[in-house]
Amino acid sequence: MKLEFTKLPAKEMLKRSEEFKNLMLRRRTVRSFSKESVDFRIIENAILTAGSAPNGANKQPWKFVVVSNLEIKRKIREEAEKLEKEFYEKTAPEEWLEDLKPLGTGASKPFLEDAPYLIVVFAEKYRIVNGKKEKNYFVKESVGIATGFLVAALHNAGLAVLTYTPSPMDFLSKILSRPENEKPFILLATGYPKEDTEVPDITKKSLEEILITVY
Ligand code: IYR
Repeated sequence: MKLEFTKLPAKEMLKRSEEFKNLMLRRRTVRSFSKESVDFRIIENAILTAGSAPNGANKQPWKFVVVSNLEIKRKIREEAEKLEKEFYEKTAPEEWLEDLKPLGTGASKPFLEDAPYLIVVFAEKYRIVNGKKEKNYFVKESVGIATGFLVAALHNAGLAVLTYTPSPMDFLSKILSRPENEKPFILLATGYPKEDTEVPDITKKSLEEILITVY
């Protein structure tokens, strides 16, 4: 089929690129959420956006499990906090703890209960078709891009997002009854920030630091 593509005027392109950059630069990772509810249709639209991501051979190797049930959120929090306690009190190397200091993180994870939605992104390692394993391609790359789309879509809709990666994450497969071919990739908490939420005073690298031009 024919590609639908509208070439925009150069000025309009530049303006849009600035506006999108400015929108994305206003995104902050939030670790403290209000319990206020959010229209589920916003989450559905964000997941459809994520599902549009480019991916290996269009196999779309992802599943998005959205949890709003308080009991399930509590279970996830309980298991995650066990892991985090172990991490912060025993296994974390000193250097890692030092790097986390400016972020003010710790073993307590109330956002897992407070945020109206937890979106657990699963990577489909392979598919079972007619009882046979079928390959997926570039799964991590594909699911990484889809997650980026998801974060951008939620932010664009006016929601705060936290990307959270407890380690190891297999407890999420158990709690959410996901099959063996799906591997937990990342958990996003989303909703409104708690009132007067503070964020660390951090900066992003400059263009000079991240852009290398090859003429
Ligand atoms: N998973 C822990 C530690 C942690 C690790 C990194 I790398 C971060 O960017 C933030 C936190 C926690 O969530 O507290």
